[in-house]
Amino acid sequence: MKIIPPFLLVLLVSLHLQAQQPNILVIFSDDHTQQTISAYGSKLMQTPHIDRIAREGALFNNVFVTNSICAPSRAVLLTGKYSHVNGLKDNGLNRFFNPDQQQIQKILAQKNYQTAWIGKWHLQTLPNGFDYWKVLPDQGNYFQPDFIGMNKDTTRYNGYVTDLISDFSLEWLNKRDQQKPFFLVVGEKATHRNWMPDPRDLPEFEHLEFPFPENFFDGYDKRQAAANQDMTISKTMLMHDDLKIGVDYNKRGMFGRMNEEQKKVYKDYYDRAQQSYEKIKHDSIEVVKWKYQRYLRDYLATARSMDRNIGRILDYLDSTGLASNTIVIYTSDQGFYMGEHGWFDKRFMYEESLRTPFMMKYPGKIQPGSKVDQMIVNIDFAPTLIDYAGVNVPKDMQGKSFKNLVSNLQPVKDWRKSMYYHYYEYPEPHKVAPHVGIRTEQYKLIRFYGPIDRWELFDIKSDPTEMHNIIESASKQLIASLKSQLMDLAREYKDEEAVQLLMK
Ligand code: SGN
Ligand code: CA
Repeated sequence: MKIIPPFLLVLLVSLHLQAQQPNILVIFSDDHTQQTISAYGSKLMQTPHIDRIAREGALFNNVFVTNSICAPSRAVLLTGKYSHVNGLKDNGLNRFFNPDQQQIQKILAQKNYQTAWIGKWHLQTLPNGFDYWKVLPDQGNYFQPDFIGMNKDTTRYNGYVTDLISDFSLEWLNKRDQQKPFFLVVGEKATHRNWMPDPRDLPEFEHLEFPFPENFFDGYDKRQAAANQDMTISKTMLMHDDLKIGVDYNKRGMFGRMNEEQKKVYKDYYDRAQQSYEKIKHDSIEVVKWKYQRYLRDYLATARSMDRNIGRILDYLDSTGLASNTIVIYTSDQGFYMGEHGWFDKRFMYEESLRTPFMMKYPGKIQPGSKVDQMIVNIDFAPTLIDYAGVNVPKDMQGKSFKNLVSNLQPVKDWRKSMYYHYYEYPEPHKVAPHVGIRTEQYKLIRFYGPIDRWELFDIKSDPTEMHNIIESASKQLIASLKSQLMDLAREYKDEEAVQLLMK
């Protein structure tokens, strides 16, 4: 019998381990909502590259977030825990994400993974426990953006943010240690406010007219929190900063980073937009409709660049052969309003911002074209990826791995039938009252607190656009049952503040 030399043995064992450990690539966008993704049947645009992930893997139809806002949602991705447990409840000045706590990248690193976060990060403390990172300061800029590197120096780069984030991601993939599996998060800035498109993506949308959501004009009947917000297209959305009308390109500020050529394309384009505005500006209803069309054109154009850049990353994985052993996920920090209830922004527990897009491919392990309808919550993301990497999920993570669910290995009846929500940030910047709530397959019960004290109940099966608060007309038994389920969830997730509130 031949004796295998020890070095060869070590090599074989490590190769074997590697073959079992998938690479993990998470593309994490900002404010990109299901209504604008063609895999979800969007009427607004086609997103062929994002759709590719769903086509080659699974499309998740019911993925919800715990707290629909950026920094808190990132903290959930990293920790697998609700905001009150990971410590980051809002984007406000008193926010603090403790970087020393347990996080997915640190757990994967213990299992030989090489880890990186590139792009928008948006936690006030810098990344911790990644082998590599290069992040935008705070919200970052669309043109000639700064990035903070691992030496903590800030460098300004020439180019459009979405292209640069992909360039840096591909660069890192190329030079990474090929002996190790990787975990890379690509943090996109798109499609965040104030939606500044790459000049080359302006023409595609210039002459398109988009359908209006059926509840675009909403009187907020019996929904006081919805009436009190400050996130309407009509009043909150700004002609200058958001819709780029009447911009002085010689001034500093958010347009100050553009080069002369970019300014020229913008000026020509938005001058034409202004001319169309001049024609209708005396009619207030026409103005709101005009703002909606302008908003969509800019938002969708930033999504166009992102979709194209995701295509570049997927092509890279295919051409290097990495695709066959790489899990690719596309998701966003939350959903967004595209004119529903007359709004932009997020925060509310209503469907459009409670949901987030999610699709995932893993060749050979996830059947192409699968659909997952069970309720997934973003606390499940970290446990699932840790599970795929072959590591035991830490007991204090509050989410559950859906690995077996997506490969049809777990009976669907064992999965959660309701989810728990808690939003905190008030009053700035959009005056959405804090609330806790439960969403079951048929109902949604919400308790607003702080500036107002109100319950809302919706039958989302018969009223999917959530226009009818039935808290006064629904049966006592139904309300009592939902309230007690809500209390159970608050207790299960150890949300003591909510337990106290709900006892009152
Ligand atoms: C900024 C935006 C808000 C947005 C928050 C949070 N205003 O404050 O509209 O809700 O970010 O967004 S802006 O005029 O500065 O664009 S998040 O995605 O980071 O949560
Ligand atoms: Ca966001």
